[in-house]
Amino acid sequence: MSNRITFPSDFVWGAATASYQIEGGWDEDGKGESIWDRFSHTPGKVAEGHTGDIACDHYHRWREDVALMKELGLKAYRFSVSWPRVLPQGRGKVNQLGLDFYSRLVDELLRAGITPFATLYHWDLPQPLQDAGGWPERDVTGAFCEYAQAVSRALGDRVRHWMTMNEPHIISFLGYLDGVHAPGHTSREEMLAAAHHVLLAHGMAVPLIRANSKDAQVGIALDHYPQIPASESEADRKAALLQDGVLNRWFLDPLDGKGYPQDVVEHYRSDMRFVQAGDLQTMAAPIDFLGINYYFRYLVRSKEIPEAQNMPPTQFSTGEFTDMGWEVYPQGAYKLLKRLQADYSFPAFYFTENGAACPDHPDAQGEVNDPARISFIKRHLEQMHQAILEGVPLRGYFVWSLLDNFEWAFGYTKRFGIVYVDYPSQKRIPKASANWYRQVIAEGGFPTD
Ligand code: IFM
Repeated sequence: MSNRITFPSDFVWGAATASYQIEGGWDEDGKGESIWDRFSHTPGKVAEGHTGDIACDHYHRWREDVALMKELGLKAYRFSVSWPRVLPQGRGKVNQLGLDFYSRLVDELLRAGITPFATLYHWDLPQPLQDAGGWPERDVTGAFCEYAQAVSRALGDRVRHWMTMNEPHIISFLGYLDGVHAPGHTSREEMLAAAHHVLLAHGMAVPLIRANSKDAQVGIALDHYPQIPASESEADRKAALLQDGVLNRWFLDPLDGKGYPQDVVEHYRSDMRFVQAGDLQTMAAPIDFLGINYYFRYLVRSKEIPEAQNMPPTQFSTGEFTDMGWEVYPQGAYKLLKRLQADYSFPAFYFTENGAACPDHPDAQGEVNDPARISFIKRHLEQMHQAILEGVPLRGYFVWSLLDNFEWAFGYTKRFGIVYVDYPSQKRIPKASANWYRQVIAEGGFPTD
C-alpha cells in the first residue's frame, strides 16, 4: 500500500533560472558587458568554447517561457536580474530598456498567477566594475547599492520576494581563488576580500530594498554543503568541522550576527584588513528568509591540508552520482534544515535551488525521459517534508532549473532543466520530470513507494 506525502497548502512550488544562463541578448538594447561575457569570449575558459550570447534566447522568448511555466502549474519563478542590462557601466546611468525587460517579465508572471522571486546578483558583474578591481574592491559595494536601488524602485511595487546574492561562496571561491569562473583569478586574499564585500553589499542593500518594496520578504541564497567525516576518527571529525567552517559557517555566521568563525579566521592566517568598523553589523541586517541551494555533500577525510588551497582534501563516497559527478545524498536536505534551525536564527527557509544534471536526449518519439531526475527530486522532497513535520519553517522549493541552460564553465554540456532545450531550434520539450512536477504541484504532494 502506498502512502502519500502532503506539503502544507501554502508551500511555494517553483523553478529557478539565472540571467546569464538563459537570457542571451548579450549586447542588445544597451546592455553592457559582464564578466561572464568577457570570460566566455576568452578561448579556453568554457567547455567547447560555449558562450551565453544566445543561451536559451529567453530575452526574446520570455512570453512563451512564462506560458510554459503556467502550463506546468508553477506557483513561483525565481529569476535573476542582469546588472549590466540595468547599469551598463555598473553604476551611473540606468538603461531603461534593460529595466523594461524585467518589468514586462514581472507583469507577465503576475498575469499568469506566478509569484516572482527576484535575485539581484547571480554572477554577471558588469565588466567595468571588474576592471576597477571587482568584488575584492570595497567600492563595488556602493555600486551594488545603486543597482539594488534602481531595480527595487522599478519592480518593488510588484515583486515582494527578493534575494540579494546567489552563492557568495561560489562567487568568491570559484571566481577569485580557483579561477574556474569569471573573472578567473587565483588569489586567496582576493577571495577573502571578495567574500567580505559580497556579504557587505548584501547587508547594505537589504534596507534599500525594504524602503522601495512594501512588505518585501528579503533574503539571500547560499550554497550549502553538509560535511560528513569519513570515519569516527578525531582527525576526520576535525577536518569536517574545519571544512564546514570554510564552506558554510564563513557565510552563515556573519549573516546571523555571529561574525566570522574564529577557527576559520585562525586557519586562514589572513590579516582580514578588508574588515572595517561596523561591517559585521551591516552584514547581519535582519532577513526574512535564508535561501538554501543544495546539491551534494562532502565526505571528509583528513590528510595534510594543501597549502595552495588551504582546504582539507575531501573524498566523495562511492554510490550514485549525477552527470556533474556529484554524489546523490538526499539525507543532506534534512540534515541541513535541522542544522540551520538548531544553530541559527533565520526565521524561514526556501530551497532556492536543488536538482540534477542528467544526460538527457529526446527519444524516437521526441520525448525526454529522465527517471533519475524524478527520483532525485522526489527523494530530496521526502527529506524536506520530514523536516517540515518536525517543525522546520521551510516555505517552498525551487527546482534547478526550469530550462536546460548555460552551466558556467561546462557550457551547454550539462542539462539541469525539467524542460529540455534543443539549442539549434530553441524548441522547449517538457521532460518527464516536468510532467511529474506538474502533478506534484497540482496535488500538493506525491505517493511514496
Ligand atoms: O547552474 C548553477 C547555478 O547557477 C548556481 N547553483 C548551482 C547550479 C548548478 O551548478
